[in-house]
Amino acid sequence: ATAPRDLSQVRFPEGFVWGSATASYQVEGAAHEGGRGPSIWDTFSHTPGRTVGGDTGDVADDHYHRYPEDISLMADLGISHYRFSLAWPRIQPEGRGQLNTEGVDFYSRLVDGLLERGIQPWVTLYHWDLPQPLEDAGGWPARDTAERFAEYAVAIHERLGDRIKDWTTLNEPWCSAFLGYANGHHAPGRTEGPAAVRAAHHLLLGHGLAVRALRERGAEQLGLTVNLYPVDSVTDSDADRDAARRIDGLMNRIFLDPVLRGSYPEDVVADLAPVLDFGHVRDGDLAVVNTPLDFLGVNYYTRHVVRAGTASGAPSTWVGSEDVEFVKRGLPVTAMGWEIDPDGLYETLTRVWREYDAPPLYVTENGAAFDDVVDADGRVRDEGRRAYLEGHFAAAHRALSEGVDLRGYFVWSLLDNFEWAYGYSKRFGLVHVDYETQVRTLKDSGRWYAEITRANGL
Ligand code: PNW
Repeated sequence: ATAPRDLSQVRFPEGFVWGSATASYQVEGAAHEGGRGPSIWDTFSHTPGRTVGGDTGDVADDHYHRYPEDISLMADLGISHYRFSLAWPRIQPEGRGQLNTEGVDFYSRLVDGLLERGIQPWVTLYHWDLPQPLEDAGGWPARDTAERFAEYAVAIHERLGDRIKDWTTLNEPWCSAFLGYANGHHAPGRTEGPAAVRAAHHLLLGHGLAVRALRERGAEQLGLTVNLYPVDSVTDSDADRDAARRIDGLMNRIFLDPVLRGSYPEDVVADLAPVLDFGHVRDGDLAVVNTPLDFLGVNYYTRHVVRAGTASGAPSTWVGSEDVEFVKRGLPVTAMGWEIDPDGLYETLTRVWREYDAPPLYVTENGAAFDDVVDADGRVRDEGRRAYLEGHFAAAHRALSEGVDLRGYFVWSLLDNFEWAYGYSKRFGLVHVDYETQVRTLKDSGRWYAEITRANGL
């Protein structure tokens, strides 16, 4: 456990990046404007029963129109970097071929607006909004999607590469593959375990192809963002420890090993053997996936604690390991029901650093949903979020002080936004959004974060 520390001693290295993050489908809205084509999230959210309240990203935070105001909010927060994603269907409505000029122009204006205020754009090429035509052609389980992704990466780099230094290929391929294709909680909502494992590979292949192509074109900083969780077993029994090994394999190592070592973990391949062979992995693929990176983005929210159990029969994220049960320890939780566990961030960062030959790390997402309300006096007193962030900043600092090369931290999220299957029912923002009026209100946590970014410490 973390020893109580004098938090006033927590100072970050000079040049440490303080940022905040969003994603295109979660904030932009304007789903039918500017020549944008449909994505799998439009289709999914418009399918009855898929999202809480039937919420969709049609309007979201209307960031597509309100981005100048949002840039001002970023300036108020004092962030040096803004992490956002490009909507592939705004840029290539068909997922291939001709670029949609209006879409490119939107991002061009956004980037210029950021740079004018001294905020560096930190671009993610893919945060889950696959052009629907590509899903219709097979989606990520189809190898062709990887090739299309690399083409899209080159095409947009051609237009924006002069002004953007930092490029992230994918956000959380685990979610795209396993929530999208195994348990179906995310778009496209398919429940085909083996297809999810193929999707994971093609996401990584697309990542590697894009990194190679952008590197050749002179892109400065190239990386990948993964969501990692420490996975603990409830007891020391062989069965429970094996359950933890399997989930760690399917959650963390199935991405970290190919990207940072050039091979899939042997135990994961063996666990999956009853469900699929790895025949979709062609000679040479892993060398592409293993292309050196300039940074690795880590998204951290909570820890998984598991034990050996019995399969429920419901479609599961855990392909081939459906029998593993997830346990709550009774720690305080956020509005997502996720246990608050800052030590897990420290463990995650130090683990990646010790076990892998990793490039510099960034926390590209960390934050919390709480049931915020705007008081009569116009304040959002989100002490829970402030405390959550403070604990996690301290945990990151502890990893730093033990030699982990952590270069920056992006709070999820700048704004309350469309929280995927939870729609607008979960609020992660440093800024409150009234979805009736689109009025933005800086929360207490946002005011506090502005002090952190200014002081470069707690
Ligand atoms: C991440 N899970 O999503 C995403 O990168 C964000 O877009 C999202 O808003 C944020 O975390 C908060 O949820 C996740 O079920 C969604 O394990 C679901 C899971 C993990 C991450």
